[in-house]
Amino acid sequence: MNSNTLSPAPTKNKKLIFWVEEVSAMTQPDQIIWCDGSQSEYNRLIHELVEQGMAIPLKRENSYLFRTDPSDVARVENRTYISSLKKEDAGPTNNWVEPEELKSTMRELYNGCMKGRTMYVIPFSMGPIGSDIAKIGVEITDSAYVVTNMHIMTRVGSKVLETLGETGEFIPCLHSVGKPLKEGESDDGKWPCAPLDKKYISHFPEERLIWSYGSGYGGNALLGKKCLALRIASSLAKEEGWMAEHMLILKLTNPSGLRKYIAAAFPSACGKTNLAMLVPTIPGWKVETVGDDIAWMKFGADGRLRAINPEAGFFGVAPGTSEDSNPNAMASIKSNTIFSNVALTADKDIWWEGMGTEPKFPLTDWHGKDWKQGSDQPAAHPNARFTAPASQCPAIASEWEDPNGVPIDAILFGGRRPNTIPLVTQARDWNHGVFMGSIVGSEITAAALDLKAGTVRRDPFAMLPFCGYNMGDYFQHWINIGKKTSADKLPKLFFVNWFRKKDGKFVWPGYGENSRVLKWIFEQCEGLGKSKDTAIGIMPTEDAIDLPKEVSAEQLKDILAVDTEGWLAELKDIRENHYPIFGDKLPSELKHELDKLEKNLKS
Ligand code: SAT
Ligand code: MN
Repeated sequence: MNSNTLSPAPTKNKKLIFWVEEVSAMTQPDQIIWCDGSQSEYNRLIHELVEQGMAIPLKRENSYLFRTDPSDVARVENRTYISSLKKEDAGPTNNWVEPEELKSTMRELYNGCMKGRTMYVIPFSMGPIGSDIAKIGVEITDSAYVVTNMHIMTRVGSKVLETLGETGEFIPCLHSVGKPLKEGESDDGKWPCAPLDKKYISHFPEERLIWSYGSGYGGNALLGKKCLALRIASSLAKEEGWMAEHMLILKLTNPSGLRKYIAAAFPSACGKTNLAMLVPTIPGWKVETVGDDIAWMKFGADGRLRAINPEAGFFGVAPGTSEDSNPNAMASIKSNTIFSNVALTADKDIWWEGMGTEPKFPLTDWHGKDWKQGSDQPAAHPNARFTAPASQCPAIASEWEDPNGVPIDAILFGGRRPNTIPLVTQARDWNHGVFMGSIVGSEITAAALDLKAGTVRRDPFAMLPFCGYNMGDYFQHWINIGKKTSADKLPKLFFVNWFRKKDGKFVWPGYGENSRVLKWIFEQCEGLGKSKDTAIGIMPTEDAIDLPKEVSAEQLKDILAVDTEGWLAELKDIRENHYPIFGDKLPSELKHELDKLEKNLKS
C-alpha cells in the first residue's frame, strides 16, 4: 500500500474510521481516497477513466460514454438477498440466506478483491443534507465509474462528513467490482466485473448494512439508490413510521395557479420518468418534476404526508427517450451526463432506438462494433442509461430540494394492463387504495422470461424487487399509515392504466395526454370532479375527461367501463394465486376489500 493509506481520514467519526480500516484490511487496495465531491475530483477521475480507455469523451459538453461487459447490463434480482436473521422477515418475495453464512461466503470473495485498485470512500446524503427526512450513507467502492455516477445521483462530500460529526449514524455500503488486478495488470479498457454466480447484492436490514460484490452497473453498484433508498430505507421506514417508496413525485399547477403534489408508483418500464417530466397537452396546466424514481414520505407537524426525492440525479432508460416522448429528459442530458451502453455516432454523439432521429453513420453499437441499418440486434442496449443531474431538467420544481418535502395530495398506482383495469379509478378510502396498490401488475409479453404470455405478473406497489422485508408486513405497514392521521389529511389514492389495448393497438395515446387524467385527479382532490360510484371504486363520468384528438367518445367510454367479467377473472387470480403467497401475513383488511369487491361485482 502506498502512503495514501496512511493519510489521515477527513473525519473524527470513530465508527466510520474503524469500518474503513476493517474493509481495507480485508480487501487490500493499493490506496485509499476519501472523496470530497468536488468538480475537480470528478474531472480527475473522468480523466483517468478516459486514459484507461473506459470512458469515451462525447461532443456534448462534459459528457462521456461507458460500455459495460455484456454480462453486466442490469440489476440482478436472482442474486439479490435480504439477509435478515429470520427467513420469515425477508418474506416470500425475497431471496434469503442466513446472515453469517452469507457474510462468510462474501468475506471470502472480498478477501484481497481490491488488490491493484484504489479504494474510494464516498460519504453521501440521500435527500438534502441536513433535512430530517434525509439519511447519510458511506459507500466504499473500487470503481471510479461508481464514484462519478454517485457524484450525480447523490450529494457527495465534505459537507456530509461535517453533518455526520464524530458520533453521527451512517449506513455502510460496501461495493467491489470483484476483479482484483495482479502486479502490473490493468483493465486495459475492459469493464471489470465478476461472473454471475459470484455476484451478490446483499442487504442486512437489522444491521442496516449493504454488501455488494461483482457488478459495476446501476442499482447493483450505485448503492444509494435501490439498495439504500428502497430496500434498507423501507425496512427503517416500517420501524420508524414513515414510507420509502418506488415513486415519482410531480407538482401539478392548474390555470389559476393552484397546485397539487402527486406521487406515483409504476413497475419498471411503465414510464415513470416520462410522467414525472410530462408536458401537458391541455392549455394552462403545468407539470414540474420533484423526483422520477423514489419518494421518502414522512408525516409533517400538520399531519400531512410530506415527500422528498432522496436522489440528486436521474438514472433513466435511454432507448425510447425522444423529443416527442420526453423533451425535458432530452434537455436534461445535453451536458454533464454519463451514458452507459448507448450507441456512438460518427461525430461522437449518442444514439439509441426510439430517439426519433436517424443515426449518423458509421454507428458503433454498445459492444463497440460497427452497426448497420437493418441489423437484428439493437445498437443501444435496451437497458442503456443516462446519468444526469436533476438540476439540469428544465421542468425541475423550485422546491425539489426543500428539506421539509412537499405535501402529497394524491398517490397513483399503475402497471401495463391491456385490458380490465380502466384508465382511472379512485379508491373509496385508504384501505381500498392499499388494496389497489397490493394488486398492481403488468401483463407479461411473449418475450419475457419463461412465464406464460398474457398472464399478469404482480408487482405490488411496484416494490417487488425493492421491499427490504416481508411484503405481507409491508401491506400491513400501508394499512397502519392510514391510521396515523385523519382521513382528510391522507393523500387520495388512484389506480391508473395508460396501456389499454384494442385489436393490438393502444387506445389511449399516453405521454402529454395523460395530463387529461391528471386534471381529473386534481379536480377530485379539490372535491370538484365529475364522478360516479361503481363496483370497483369512484370513476369519472363519461364527460369528465376531455378527449384527446386520437380518441373517440366511444373508445373513452370503453376504457372507463367496469369490465365485470374481466374483474371476476382478476379477483379469482388474486384469490388463488396472488394473495396466498403472503399466508397469514396478509392483512385482514385486504381480504375484506377482496370480499367487498366480489360482492359489488356480483350484486
Ligand atoms: O439499475 S437501477 O436499479 O438503478 C434502475 C432500475 O433497474 O430501475
Ligand atoms: Mn426504478
